[in-house]
Amino acid sequence: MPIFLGLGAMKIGIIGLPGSGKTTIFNALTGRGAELSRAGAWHRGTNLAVVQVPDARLSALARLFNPSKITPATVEFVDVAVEFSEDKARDGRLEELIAALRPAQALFHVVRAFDLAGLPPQPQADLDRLESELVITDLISVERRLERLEKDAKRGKRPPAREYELLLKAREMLEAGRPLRLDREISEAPELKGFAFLTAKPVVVVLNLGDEAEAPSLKVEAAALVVIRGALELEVSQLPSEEAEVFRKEYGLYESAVDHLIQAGYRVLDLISFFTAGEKEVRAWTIRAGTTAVKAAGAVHSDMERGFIRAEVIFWEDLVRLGSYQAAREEGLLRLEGRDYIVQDGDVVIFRFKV
Ligand SMILES: Nc1nc2c(ncn2[C@@H]2O[C@H](COP(=O)(O)OP(=O)(O)OP(=O)(O)O)[C@@H](O)[C@H]2O)c(=O)[nH]1
Ligand SMILES: [Mg+2]
Repeated sequence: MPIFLGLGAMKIGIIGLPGSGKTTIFNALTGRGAELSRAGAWHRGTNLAVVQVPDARLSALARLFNPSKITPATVEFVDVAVEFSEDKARDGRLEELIAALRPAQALFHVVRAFDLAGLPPQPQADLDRLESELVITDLISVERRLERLEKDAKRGKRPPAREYELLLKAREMLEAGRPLRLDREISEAPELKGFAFLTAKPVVVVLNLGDEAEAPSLKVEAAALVVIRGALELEVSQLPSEEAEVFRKEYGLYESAVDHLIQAGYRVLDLISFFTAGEKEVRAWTIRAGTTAVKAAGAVHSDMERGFIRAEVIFWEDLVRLGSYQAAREEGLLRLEGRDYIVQDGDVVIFRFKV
């Protein structure tokens, strides 16, 4: 079973039908050389990598402070290849899939939109097929748990009322073919967290276009959509940067698909970045949108949260423009904020605290 490395990084599971281009996209994202499938001989296995999030704001701050250390945010990707079929081994493989994806906070669902060994693309059918497999997988978990609770009830053990109620509602949704992420009450219920339901995770649909194919229209439900040319992106990711630039122009590639994908991940997870910046280190931190200053301090260090006094805050662009904290203070742009201040995307924060 894969174990996600590190703490605090966004964790993304890459799923998709066999041959949809999961490993191609994983390799483009991570610069790894994981083995690709050949048609008819699907490669089995799980790939795992940690990627630094490209961030122009961090680079600008680094140019200003010239620190000894630059620490970008990181994202962890896991690429799982699991085959769906109707045979007896199905249960085991679903367990495997659920286990591999359990720690993932969001899913990138890769959909094939290129010819694969003469097979024309059928993106809508593929998308719906895997989505309904995930719905069935969750339904199986829900039914198992309900059976257990009902058995216990017969033996006089009272079921946990809230969990039972939520499970009944989840079953109703899944039976109607609806993913659990459509209902926040269910997808975010602490009582259901332990099940790691696959359809409760936020989704980015990644439409993987062939080199010259035009994007087909695709209906996605409660998910973000990103269109990329996976195979071309992989080629570009292996080129030196000046050549990559030329290649991109030639093929009319969208600006760095890798950046788009990572940003889409941040969006569906409702994540933002703030920065700490000084001569020692310039660093990006990832938090949920809506996080208060005192909680953001806790992301940096628990002492900072406990001993929080106040935060000094400036938008990264203002700091870069003015050139120093001193100049920012003189301009009145370095604000004093209290513990309840909601940290904004792009804030540079100095935490004042006592231990
Ligand atoms: N033309 C084209 N071919 C692609 C693209 N993406 C992937 N392929 C090819 O499709 C085949 C399958 O790609 P993989 O990335 O291995 O697919 P996968 O989803 O990881 O497959 P499994 O691991 O077997 O589930 C490979 O031969 C790729 O080179 C694309 O965007 N365009
Ligand atoms: Mg693969």
